[in-house]
Amino acid sequence: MSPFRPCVVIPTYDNPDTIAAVVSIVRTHLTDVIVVDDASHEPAASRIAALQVDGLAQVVRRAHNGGKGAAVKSGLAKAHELGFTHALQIDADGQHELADIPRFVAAAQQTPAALVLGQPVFDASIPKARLYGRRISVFWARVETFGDVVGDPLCGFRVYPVASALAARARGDRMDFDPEIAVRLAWLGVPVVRLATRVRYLPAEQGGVSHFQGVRDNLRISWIHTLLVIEACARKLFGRMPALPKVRDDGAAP
Ligand SMILES: Nc1nc2c(ncn2[C@@H]2O[C@H](COP(=O)(O)OP(=O)(O)O)[C@@H](O)[C@H]2O)c(=O)[nH]1
Ligand SMILES: [Mg+2]
Repeated sequence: MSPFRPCVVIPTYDNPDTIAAVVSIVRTHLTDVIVVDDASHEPAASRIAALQVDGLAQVVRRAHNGGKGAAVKSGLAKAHELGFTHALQIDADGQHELADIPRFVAAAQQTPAALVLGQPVFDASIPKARLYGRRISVFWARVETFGDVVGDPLCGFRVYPVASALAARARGDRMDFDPEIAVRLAWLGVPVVRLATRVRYLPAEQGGVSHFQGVRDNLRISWIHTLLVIEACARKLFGRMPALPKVRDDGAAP
């Protein structure tokens, strides 16, 4: 059995008020942290650079802003280069439940071949438009996987088996990446372990910032679903759709 070596990959773009605290709390659970700075501006850029100087994270700095997906792909490549077998992806804005990290890591360790995928449990802080957008994504992901395989494919709190995640070759570079790679991993026959987890939208005064661009990112997500539906039909037609992976739902958010 190959060893289980997990790390954390945090894509970040201008989260000056939350990045240091997120890294610090993450490190109480997992000490190997890769922060991908996607050409953040000041003061975020200096705060991220300080994490490297202080030995708190390996920082990958991208020269130009490429998007969340591009950043996660850079982080996965770095994780692979450093010999990590699993990468826990989490937002830099503090909206994910950091106390759930041990549950995610334990699930990955228990089923190392699996994608451990957060299933968001929102409170009232979620903007209505985001909630409706997600329902549409959930619907299309069911179509693309011919069943209820990935559930909500948008949650950015998840654990990838690194080699499979790279093999999935997701093309999306922005917010279209999260749903695309979840569906592509299912197509590779990767089992999915779904974990309920609380997600909140922090108010701006607590550093809550979303770079989700309402119209543009929803269009990107719609476009990727269009391509994935076409590819799913073609795969089915030409016998290139593997048996659907086993899904395990590991209970409600604590
Ligand atoms: N690297 C990179 N990260 C981004 C970009 N846009 C957003 N992110 C990060 O991706 C994560 C999710 O983005 P966020 O703006 O919180 O989107 P939301 O959670 O869907 O509202 C956060 O850690 C962001 O800092 C980007 O252009 N590049
Ligand atoms: Mg976020």
